[in-house]
Amino acid sequence: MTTYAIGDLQGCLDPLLRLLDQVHFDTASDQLWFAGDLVNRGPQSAAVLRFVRSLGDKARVVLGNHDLHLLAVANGRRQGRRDTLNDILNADDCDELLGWLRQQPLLVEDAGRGIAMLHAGLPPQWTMAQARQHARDAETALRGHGYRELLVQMYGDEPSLWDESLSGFARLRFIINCFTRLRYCDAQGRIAAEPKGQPGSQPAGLLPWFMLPARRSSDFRIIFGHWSTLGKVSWPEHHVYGIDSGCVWGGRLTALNIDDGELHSVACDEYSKTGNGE
Ligand SMILES: [Mn+2]
Repeated sequence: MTTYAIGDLQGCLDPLLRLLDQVHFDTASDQLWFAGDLVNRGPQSAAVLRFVRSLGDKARVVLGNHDLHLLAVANGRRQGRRDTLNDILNADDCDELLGWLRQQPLLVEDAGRGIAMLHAGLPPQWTMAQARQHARDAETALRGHGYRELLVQMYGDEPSLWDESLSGFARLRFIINCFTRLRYCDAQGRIAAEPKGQPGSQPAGLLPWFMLPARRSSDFRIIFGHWSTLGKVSWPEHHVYGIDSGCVWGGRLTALNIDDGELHSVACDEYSKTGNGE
């Protein structure tokens, strides 16, 4: 039995099928972890959702910002100019697909092996035990009766700094922003919403979240997606893997074998290289 963590699909099913073929994925015994952003920007968002859902307990998924955006759009939020969500929104099984998506977590773990997966990042203040609790709180809210209001209230860049006394939507907004949007923050963990480029390109005073020296979650190996401009997957000195290698931007789709750390990938030459990685 092997577990592979797969990078951001963003509506690209064909590269996934090629990658699963390449690693000889065995549905009877292997597991797949998906690092979020299953949908949007690519041409096959509905097909990706149907495929991943059909894997049942062979697949574990974390929610990304594009997945939450899809839920928000279905709830009345305006689509962006480059969104490619209509194949889902117009599908006969739209409600089933979105109902399934809304049940997915923000954090997946194999605690016994000290491995966790999330879409974007964690602030330096949180231990993995605290991250787990915050994820469960936000997941409960997303699954609960008040989720429509959360899908409206979760947007915005404030608060930018964790404070244990945060409550209500401000607390949930910070938690969701970390799990689904975080890239850079300052030494105190104040989130910088704007920079999206490769490490080294950011304004002075900012660091990738996983490089903060005092980060309290560094005892876990963390797998994340979301950051297609990262430049490489494996950051052993920081105990993290950033597995979004820009599939929908004409880059590659990556699978990380979480048992032996081996990386596999396929080229995604069918997609345009003109995107900007968002
Ligand atoms: Mn993302």
